[in-house]
Amino acid sequence: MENSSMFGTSPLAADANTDGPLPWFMFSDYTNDSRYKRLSSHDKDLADRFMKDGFLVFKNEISDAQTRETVALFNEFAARNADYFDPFRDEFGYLHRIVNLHLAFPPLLKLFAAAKNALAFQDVLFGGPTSIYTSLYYERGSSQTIHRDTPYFTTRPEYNYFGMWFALEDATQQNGCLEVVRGGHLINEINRANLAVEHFGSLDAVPAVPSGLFDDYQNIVIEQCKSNNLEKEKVELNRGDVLIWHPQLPHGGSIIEDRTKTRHSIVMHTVAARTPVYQANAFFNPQRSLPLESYWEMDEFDGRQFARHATVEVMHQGPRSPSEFR
Ligand SMILES: O=C(O)CCC(=O)C(=O)O
Repeated sequence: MENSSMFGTSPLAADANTDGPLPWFMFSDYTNDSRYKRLSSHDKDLADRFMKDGFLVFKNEISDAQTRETVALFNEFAARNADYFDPFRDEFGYLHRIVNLHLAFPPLLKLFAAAKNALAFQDVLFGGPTSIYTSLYYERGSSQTIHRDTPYFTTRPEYNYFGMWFALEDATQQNGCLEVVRGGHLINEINRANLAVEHFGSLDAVPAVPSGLFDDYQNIVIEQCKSNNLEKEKVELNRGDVLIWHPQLPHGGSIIEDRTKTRHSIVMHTVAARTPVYQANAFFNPQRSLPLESYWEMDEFDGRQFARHATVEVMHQGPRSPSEFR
């Protein structure tokens, strides 16, 4: 496929006046950037693969013993806190989309700190230490439709975000693996402000979580992928593998073929420490000036920081303070 016919020199050609400087990995001519030029040949190779595909897999990043121990401890933790978790279990008895479990369950922080190569790679791209903003734990596949994460994790400056996905069990077509649109991160950003004005009449009226606008944006991204002949593909991973996705990579979860099977996994949403994260009223208003430093407290585990949030939730319901878990 010929790059120049499809991609601009920046994925943000439609939003040239975005608020603040963009990270170098947002430009298709990134190899001319002095920060890329300073990288070791090892890091250049990783960055090139990441920039070509929009994701990068670190095989066997976490030991077999640690993944097995994390899952066993999770099962004990969920049983100890059955009063909280059991009402959320699906018809097969599984939990999914547990938000910020790492705040109440320290083995997940240990897991994060153990992913040394994947963290070093993100540190290089961010130009600073990688921290956890939020996380989602899944006991089964997510079956999420293809989407970009940037409308939900809108940083200032923009696109300073990665998804860091840990396989705690083998993730296959049977139990539901990740799906990606390889190269879809390089498709130009649409004119988001125009889309938002079509929905709400004015940029000031865009709420933080506008579900219809999110859906329209993601459907346009899916159509853009199709019209550029980019297909979604399944990425099967083994227990202990870690995958990093680019902020603009269209991705999701495959259909679960056997719903009796578990798929323990966690995705950490990472940013450089102190990078602020906003929502749709920032994403669809890219020129809006907002503070460039986060206001929330950070905690630390094994030299790595994570944002302090007040609650853990399941499927964005039932907020409970991390200190209330046993
Ligand atoms: O874990 C999965 O199956 C997909 C996760 C995903 O798409 C997301 O967290 O944005």
